[in-house]
Amino acid sequence: MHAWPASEVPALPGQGRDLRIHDTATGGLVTLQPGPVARIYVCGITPYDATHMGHAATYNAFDLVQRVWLDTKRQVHYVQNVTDVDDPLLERAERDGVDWVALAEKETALFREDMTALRMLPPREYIGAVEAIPGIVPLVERLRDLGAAYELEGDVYFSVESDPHFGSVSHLDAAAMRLLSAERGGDPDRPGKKNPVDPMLWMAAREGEPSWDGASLGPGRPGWHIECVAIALDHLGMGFDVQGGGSDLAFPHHEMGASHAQVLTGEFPMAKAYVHAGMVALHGEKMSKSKGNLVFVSQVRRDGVDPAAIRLALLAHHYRADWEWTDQVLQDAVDRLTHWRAAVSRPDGPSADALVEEIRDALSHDLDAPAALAAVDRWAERQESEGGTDTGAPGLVTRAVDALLGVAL
Ligand code: 5CA
Ligand code: ZN
Repeated sequence: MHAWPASEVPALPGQGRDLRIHDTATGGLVTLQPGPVARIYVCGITPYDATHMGHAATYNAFDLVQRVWLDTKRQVHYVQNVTDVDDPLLERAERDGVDWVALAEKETALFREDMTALRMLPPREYIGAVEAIPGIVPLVERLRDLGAAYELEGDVYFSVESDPHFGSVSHLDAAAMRLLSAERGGDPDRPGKKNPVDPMLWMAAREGEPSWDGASLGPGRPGWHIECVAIALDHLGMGFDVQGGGSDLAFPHHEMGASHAQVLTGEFPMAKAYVHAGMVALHGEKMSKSKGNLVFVSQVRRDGVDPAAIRLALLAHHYRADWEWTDQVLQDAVDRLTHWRAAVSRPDGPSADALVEEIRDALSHDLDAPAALAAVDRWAERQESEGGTDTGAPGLVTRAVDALLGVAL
């Protein structure tokens, strides 16, 4: 699959900082010290509806991770998937009487447009589940041959007991796992499973549903977690720097994915940090395609809002916080953008050298974007109240805000 075009990332004077970030697995901050090429996998959309502000907030967090790394002069190897075959997509296509392939293509195209408008850096590899199937099948066969998978009425399940490290991402107890498994695509009540939370690796072909050649597994389609693992291992290998997604992916998705990868390779851990963004709500409830309480990026763009203002609305919240999208959040961002643009449109201003360091400090400390915005606010206020004589300052602020925050002034 093709990704979307990259916006330029201006180089800044001085030194970037190593990223310290919250790791769900250890429950604390870790300082990541990637090699010359930092490796990150971020879970992509299930394309059955348009991109909402919750998705955008999560992708914004991982865009910041890359910008911090790029500022240290590292390259970034970023991989993202598209879950272009899965139950919710097939169900939506059925409900609306449309072809599931066409629905996935349409929503993926809209996602690319939204990501481009928001200046989110594109992945180097953007891989659909369907195109990954030939790589998934041998992994499931290997898990079976290792005794880590078992068959149930033609379907193949992963046995969580096969991974001595199972539980090390989310640290949940069995009852909590069971509850979340039921909520998030699992089938803990299916009779015959070894452990209720064992996830499906390969689903035997169902009447009226798409299926693919599964070699010794028989025709069928892949489970959700093995999809991401196959793509991540294929392109990044084990021990990559960041596995990213929203907090609703910590369990079961990232827990199961890590276990699949650890059993397949005998190595631990799959990722150096498991990073999870908070949930964005609307009217008091998590924004979700299944509930339909959504504010779409594309709709707000069509309403004439500058994408830079949308981006500022996302950046105004710490990525780990759960927060609520409101009209006021957007209005505040529109006002801030106007204020910043006025401040950088002057021929000179107060020196911005310290501001660049403040933005670097804020972001490298667990992506504290609100602190970075506050620092730019202070510079803009000084510009307004006192002005300054540094003719390089407005340009430097523009470049720093672009390079580190992805906002075009
Ligand atoms: N395709 C899978 C991942 S492999 C999936 O979860 N797709 S998704 O379309 O449901 O979500 C895409 C990303 O947006 C995930 O990282 C998810 O955690 C995140 N996300 C979904 N809803 C919200 C929300 N309300 N707030 C913040 N992030 C969200
Ligand atoms: Zn995923």
